[in-house]
Amino acid sequence: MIKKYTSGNPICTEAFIEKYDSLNISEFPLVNRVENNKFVFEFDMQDNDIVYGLGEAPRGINKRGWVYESFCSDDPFHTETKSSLYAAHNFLMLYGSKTFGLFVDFPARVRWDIGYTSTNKTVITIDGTDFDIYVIDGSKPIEIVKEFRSAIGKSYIPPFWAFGFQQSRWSYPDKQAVDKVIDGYNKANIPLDCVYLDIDYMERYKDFTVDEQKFPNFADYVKEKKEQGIHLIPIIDAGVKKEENYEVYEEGIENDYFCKNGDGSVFEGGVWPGIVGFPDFLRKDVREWFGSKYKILTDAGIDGFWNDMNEPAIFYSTKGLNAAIEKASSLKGKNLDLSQFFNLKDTFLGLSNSPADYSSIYHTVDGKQVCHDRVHNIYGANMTKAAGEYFEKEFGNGKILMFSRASYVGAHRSSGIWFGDNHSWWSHILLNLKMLPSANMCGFLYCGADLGGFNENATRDLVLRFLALGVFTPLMRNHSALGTRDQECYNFENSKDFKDILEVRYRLIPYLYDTFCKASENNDMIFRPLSFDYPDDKIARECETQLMLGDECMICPVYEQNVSGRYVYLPEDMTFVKLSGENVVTEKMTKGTHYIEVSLNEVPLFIKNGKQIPLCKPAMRTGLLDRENLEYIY
Ligand code: MIG
Repeated sequence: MIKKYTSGNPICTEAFIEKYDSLNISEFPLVNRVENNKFVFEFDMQDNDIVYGLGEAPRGINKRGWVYESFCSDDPFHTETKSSLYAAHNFLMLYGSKTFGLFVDFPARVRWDIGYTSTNKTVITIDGTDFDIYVIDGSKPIEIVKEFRSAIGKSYIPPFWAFGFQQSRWSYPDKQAVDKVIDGYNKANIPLDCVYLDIDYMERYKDFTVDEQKFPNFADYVKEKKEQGIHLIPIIDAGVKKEENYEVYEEGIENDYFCKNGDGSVFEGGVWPGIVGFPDFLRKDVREWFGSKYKILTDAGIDGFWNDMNEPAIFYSTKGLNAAIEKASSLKGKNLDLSQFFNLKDTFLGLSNSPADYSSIYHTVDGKQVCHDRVHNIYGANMTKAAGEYFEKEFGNGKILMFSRASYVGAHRSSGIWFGDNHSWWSHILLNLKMLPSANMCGFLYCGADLGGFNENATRDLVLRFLALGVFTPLMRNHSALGTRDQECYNFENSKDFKDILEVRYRLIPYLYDTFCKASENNDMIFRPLSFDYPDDKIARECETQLMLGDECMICPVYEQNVSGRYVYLPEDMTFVKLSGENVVTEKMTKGTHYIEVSLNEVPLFIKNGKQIPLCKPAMRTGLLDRENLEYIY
């Protein structure tokens, strides 16, 4: 059962599709108060209670023992002491002595102190007094998730080919680079379905343009790649370059589509293209306009996109930069003491994603000027909605691949997400794993991390182990940053090991796709914490390194370097399966802890007793998979 409590006049986020009658906030059952114009509420936790939720966020599956903040942030250091990542997924669930779910529908900051200040208390601070809170009752966690999910609407389903392996890099700047990747994979006999176009495919980083020098006759090229079974997936950034005669910018100015400063002039920020305008995606007319621009690329045969920089990320604002330069000039030639020096340095470092800039941007919501601070967390989601609404109208469901960096609940109906700029760190394999069930709780089923890690140099074994987890994630993409070591599978020694891992993915695609569609249809999770299935098993309840997948399996990636396997906990008797290329080795195992040996070219998996999963033959493209002739393992 869901109850909705309303305070003041909330801004409509469109997170929910179901309408509920509002109860007055005075009836809200948890202890609460208003403090400095913020609504604060809290609940107690018993020692063994677990707290789930917050979707894409740092730290564990169990969120206890930290303070988180819903504030979509472009932060490329996903260390465990961060509070926010790119998304704002305001769903939380207490599970234990009391069990209930909460959704705070509020587009500005929300702080979640989950046993940080006081071990057995969760204190939630909403940065305002206009909001809705939904309380979801149910006895089991999965029931609460399903109830919540049915109220927020069905999850986006991408095209079938989006389950194929995808290779990305910042950047493959021209057609020669793209062809080299495809060639590399073909020669190594490693399956591949997509190659990504990062920002350099554009003409001076202008959205919806393609650099003619780098990609002559783009539409023909896209067609040629499609005939080879390869989809090209271009990036779209939130900011629109300020440039004379650039149609998108000029239309934006003529129609007054960009976000404003307090005085009504256009807010100017600096991102990759230099100065940009930020479309006011909170307006329906702006969404329709921006969404229809994707047509330029779909007309060229493109059928997949990733939306980036939509928190929004702002390297600097014109105002901020000018003020910093002025400050620096005024100090020129002076003998600065240390505090003056550090203050000057911080002035420049603080230019990016600065709170002062966010506070100075204005949107138009229902005809009224609203400060960006009040709606920050739904900006990116509305950019994605712009694209999603256009694709649905033009092509129907499930035809276009779309995923975004920033998100809010509701965007799960029109797109997936990726987990942003992680690192080539071993710890990020587990971070990836931990976000999967949390993202699923919030409706984001099509998701995944940059496999191999985005920032810094990866090692061969890290990429293999990362991929062995990625075999199971709906979005399976290897991506890495500018200046890092080549991370394509064929660029490492003995690429046969990579082929073995990726063939396992292709063998599992019919099963994974089916599991995905069922989860979307039934508002279910693909990945669950073990406790959902084994509530009375203490070890299962505390497990943070394994997940249940669908109704049939349990996954348990190897996540450390220089080890030949790992310990795994079986909450019941299961079949241990090692998959590698076309090899399948099975072994019955009993409930309890086991050490399993897993080579770098093997994917470990456990199948529950009485369950079986289908495998098809591997193929070089999803389009070549024989989905009829399946072999079953159990
Ligand atoms: O400021 O487009 O998260 O995937 O490669 C960096 C370049 C901008 C951030 C994205 C990343 C992408 C990169 N972008």
